[in-house]
Amino acid sequence: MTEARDGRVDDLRRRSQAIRARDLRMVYEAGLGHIGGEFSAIDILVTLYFGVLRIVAGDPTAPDRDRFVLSKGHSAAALYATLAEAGFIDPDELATFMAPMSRLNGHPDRNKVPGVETNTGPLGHGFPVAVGMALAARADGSSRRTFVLTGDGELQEGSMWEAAMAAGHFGLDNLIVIVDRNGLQQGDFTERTMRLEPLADKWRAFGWAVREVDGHDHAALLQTLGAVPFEWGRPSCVIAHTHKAQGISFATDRVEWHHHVPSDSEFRRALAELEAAP
Ligand SMILES: Cc1ncc(C[n+]2csc(CCOP(=O)(O)OP(=O)(O)O)c2C)c(N)n1
Ligand SMILES: [Mg+2]
Repeated sequence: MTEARDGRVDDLRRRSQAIRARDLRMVYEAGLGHIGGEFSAIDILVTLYFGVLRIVAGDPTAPDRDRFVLSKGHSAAALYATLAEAGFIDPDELATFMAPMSRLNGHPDRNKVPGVETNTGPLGHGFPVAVGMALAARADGSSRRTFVLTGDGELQEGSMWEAAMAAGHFGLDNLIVIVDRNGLQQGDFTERTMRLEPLADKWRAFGWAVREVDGHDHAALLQTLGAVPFEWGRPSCVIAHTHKAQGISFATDRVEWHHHVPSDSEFRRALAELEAAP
């Protein structure tokens, strides 16, 4: 790997740690949030916003910008912290997360927050909308791409597979889905609740080109997301293997941290770990 590339990966890593620390504080102060699925997704969000997406913070409605849809809308705090880091919103506004009259609600609202492309929160909603966005880009003759991040538990929603089937049928090679494959949903392991495996084979059977990646390895994410479409004439699926609450040793892979709000001492310990991380 070249020095320039190393520098880029270091920059992504630093941004991810800063966003984790910010997200932790937002959830702690608001007394609400979803740290588990936010921390599994942050390295993916950072790689997208700082290495992949063709977007400009100063021009958030440019017609040919790439689109990003956070289908797992409960991870909104991570998206807001990323949008602030990228210059779409004022970092000071993050302190209003979930407060009455704040624009930063528990689920993202495109009518309130610059950079949010569609409202999400009900699982199984964002991905089908993203398929429509990709079809619209094709109808417009635009080269813009649509990226969408889904949960793995979210794949238990029937609308996800209807959308996957449509994208395969229409050969939407301008559409990229990233599955945050952290193995957990709200109350248990995905495989114990409703088996997803063999997950890659399922996407392939629906006409998608599939790659798997370590969702916490910025270099690998950059390489994989930079290589889309994986095949012309097919939509691309990235199965990103992640851990819930990645970055907090005593919370990682623990189901209760799906929406656990840290106590004072947990907050201090977690923050110390994040600040000490290389
Ligand atoms: C239709 C719908 N049902 C239930 C919920 C409540 N809910 C929020 S997150 C979640 C679990 C999601 O699991 P997963 O998609 O794996 O997300 P992650 O592990 O990344 O947090 C549930 C059931 C919801 N938001 N929408
Ligand atoms: Mg999950």
